[in-house]
Amino acid sequence: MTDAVKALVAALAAGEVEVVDLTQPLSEDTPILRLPEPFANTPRFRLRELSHYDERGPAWYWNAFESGEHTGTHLDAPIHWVTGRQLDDVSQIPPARLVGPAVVIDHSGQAAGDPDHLLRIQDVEAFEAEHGPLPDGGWLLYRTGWDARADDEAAFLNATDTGPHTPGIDVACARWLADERPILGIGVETVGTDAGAAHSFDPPFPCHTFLLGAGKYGLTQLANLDRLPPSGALLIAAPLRIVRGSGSPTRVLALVPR
Ligand code: 23J
Ligand code: MN
Repeated sequence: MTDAVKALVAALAAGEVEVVDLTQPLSEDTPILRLPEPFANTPRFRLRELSHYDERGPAWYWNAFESGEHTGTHLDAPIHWVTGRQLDDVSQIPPARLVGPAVVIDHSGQAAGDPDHLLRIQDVEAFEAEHGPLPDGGWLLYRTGWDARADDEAAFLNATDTGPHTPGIDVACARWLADERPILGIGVETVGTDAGAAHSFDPPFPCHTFLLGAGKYGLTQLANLDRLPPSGALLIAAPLRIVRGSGSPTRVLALVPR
């Protein structure tokens, strides 16, 4: 039997496999979701210095941090939504489900022309006709070009007097991905898995409602999806194992054949 891990180590050493970081940097400037009154909002990421090679710790530098679970590049666990309230918290997700194949549907052209652009079932079916079925135990990554706005919170959230306008997935497609496709979940470049206007959909926030209710996951605020092939990448998502956590900031890496 071939040793698959040995083969991967050799491929990495030979430069035949590239490691692409899909994670946005996490700082006080990381854009955060803004919900309207009367809903609670999430705190920004914040560092509090404990010592910096000084009298508080002469040979060491370290910080404490505060962060919402859903700040920056992060994973939504099923328990995050009321439809998944009996399902896994982020500490209970089986580790084998944090490693899996990923496909990328690129609608950056459409989203550039319409910030409220929505992915539909027929778009995914057209992708499958060209690239094969969505992967069993893998991720659907939805590229919209929104990562180019990630260092400008106003542009990233793109809110007007009618609320936020960012691309997403329509209600029928969210239900279909949850019920009819064997994926682990969906990954997006925007602040949440749902479209900016999804507060007004029926039901509201359909990606959260259907995918988390089906025991699937969300990944948000991804970067560098333009460096991934439509299929053939392997994704590793590593959320903190927060007991009772509804999600966590997550390091997301992709292994890509060169
Ligand atoms: C809470 C309420 C609504 C939304 C969200 C959280 C998220 O997008 C999230 O990060 O899970 S839309
Ligand atoms: Mn979230």
